[in-house]
Amino acid sequence: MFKLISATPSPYARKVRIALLEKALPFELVTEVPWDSTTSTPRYNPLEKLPILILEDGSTIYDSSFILQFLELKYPQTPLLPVDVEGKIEALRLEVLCNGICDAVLLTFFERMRAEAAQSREWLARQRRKIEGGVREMARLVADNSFAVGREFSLGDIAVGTALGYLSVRFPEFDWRGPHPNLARFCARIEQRPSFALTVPVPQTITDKVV
Ligand SMILES: N[C@@H](CCC(=O)N[C@@H](CS)C(=O)NCC(=O)O)C(=O)O
Repeated sequence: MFKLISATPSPYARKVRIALLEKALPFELVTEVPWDSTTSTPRYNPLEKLPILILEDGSTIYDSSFILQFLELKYPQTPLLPVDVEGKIEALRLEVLCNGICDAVLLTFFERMRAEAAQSREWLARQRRKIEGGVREMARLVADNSFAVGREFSLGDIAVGTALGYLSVRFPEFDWRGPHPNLARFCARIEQRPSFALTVPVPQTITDKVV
């Protein structure tokens, strides 16, 4: 059975959890705080980031996008990429965009953990611009469609749903629902899907000083 090193708020880990659930692949969930000194992530990933998928032979796959590609190649049943090439490209485009939004939210979260006087307004404004631009582009791409790409659930829905869920938990004061009611409708719908309902992001307490 797979082992997945995950964190409760992580949108990257949530993408993998959702993919494993959608593909009905059993896995043991190991929940960690990657910033704490007790984390096992450096043992499995020199970049010290989760999610990390540990295979039965002990080898590891890390970076959420690579894990999803690995799962798609090894377990093509219940495909999470559209069958047509154009659909595949659009789903991957959304994943890149949503990863970038999550990266900017994460950098914002860390900047805000510094003492107030040490925080860079310019850096925070730069990240906010990326988040705003990224969400605007996400809203344009998703439009009023039932699914993010084509007519079936795909990686596009996983990417959009997990990025919006992460915004809600890590950046709750950032209002994306008002300017983008189509995304609010999308999010309400996708969060009812069992794989999403089972993986709702939860904030974590970081006990070590990391910045
Ligand atoms: N590109 C990576 C990003 C993963 C990532 O940033 N994970 C965070 C948790 S949400 C982490 O483990 N950070 C620890 C660190 O940067 O040292 C992916 O998609 O897996």
